[in-house]
Amino acid sequence: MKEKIATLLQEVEHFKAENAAQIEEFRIHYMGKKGVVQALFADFKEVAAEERKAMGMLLNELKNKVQEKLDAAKNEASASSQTKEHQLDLSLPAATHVGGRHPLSVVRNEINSIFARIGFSISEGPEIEDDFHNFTALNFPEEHPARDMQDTFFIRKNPDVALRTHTSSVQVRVMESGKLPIRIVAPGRVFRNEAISARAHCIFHQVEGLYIDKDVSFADLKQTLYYFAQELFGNETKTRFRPSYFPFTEPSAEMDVSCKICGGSGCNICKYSGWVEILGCGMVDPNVLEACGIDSKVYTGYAFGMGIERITMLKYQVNDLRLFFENDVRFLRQFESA
Ligand code: 2NM
Repeated sequence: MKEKIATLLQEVEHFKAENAAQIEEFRIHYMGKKGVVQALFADFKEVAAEERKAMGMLLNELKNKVQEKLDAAKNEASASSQTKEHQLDLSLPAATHVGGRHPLSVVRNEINSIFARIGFSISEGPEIEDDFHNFTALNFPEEHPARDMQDTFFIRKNPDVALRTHTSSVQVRVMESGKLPIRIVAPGRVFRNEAISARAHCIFHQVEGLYIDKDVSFADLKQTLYYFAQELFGNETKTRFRPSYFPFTEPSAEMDVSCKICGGSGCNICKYSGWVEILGCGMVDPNVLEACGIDSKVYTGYAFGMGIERITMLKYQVNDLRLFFENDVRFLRQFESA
């Protein structure tokens, strides 16, 4: 029996499989139920007591060797079953095209960071709002056209559940929280029921700002927005304020910046006026402060709001709003270094 096992060990040692079938044949021959190893274990019962230990070790050695061979052969087979095309070439250079940020994100981040430098923090809130936060608290009269189905997306036709039409709703929530003073910007997506064209879309992006404290004045508002325009469009930029109207501010204004494209001499971007409107602003109406639980005899504040699409179009001379939502890579790739 000793010699038999020694011969088998040699045999196993020299075994080489060409394919999976041969590996399986080898496995069955040695390790199968009626295989060589099983048969030897049966013979082992007959071995004399003084030889049992040595014989047992030898038998185990054979069994282990067979298993080793099988594992090695299987590993080799699975590695070589990958054809040349399927093998990874780890020496190839890594992907060189990593993509970039969407232009609206680039501009939003820039706006946020300009205000962050003068102490404004970022607030966010829900895109689905109730009537109070989107309209009533903001001093919209009951019959205001913005409350109409034509202008606002209501959810399940419920007049109290709608997609926010501006991020002022976020600012109402911050005012309600009762912590003063307030100095925040609220960037986010807003929704208005409009026909889609080169100049309008039913989804767009806003950044609105709010500053509430004792003795906040219109002069503070003007200086803050002047600083903002200089940072965003460069030090040559001039600003002007024109009177306007919003339900939530009184007085209200719109701010124009000198046209960056023509430097003020007139072009089709500024419609030959030398000025382009970039935002609306004003002193927060006392009605709004009171609706949000702030004492309007003690506190005053200013607010402003701007559309990110509009500012991005001006900054990068994009002439069709729809480009921002189509995600055509030929358009997006132009902003990759921005
Ligand atoms: C604008 C223009 C003027 C505004 C007002 C408020 C709030 F919540 F404080 F009342 N937030 N944003 C505001 C003021 C927005 O967008 C053109």
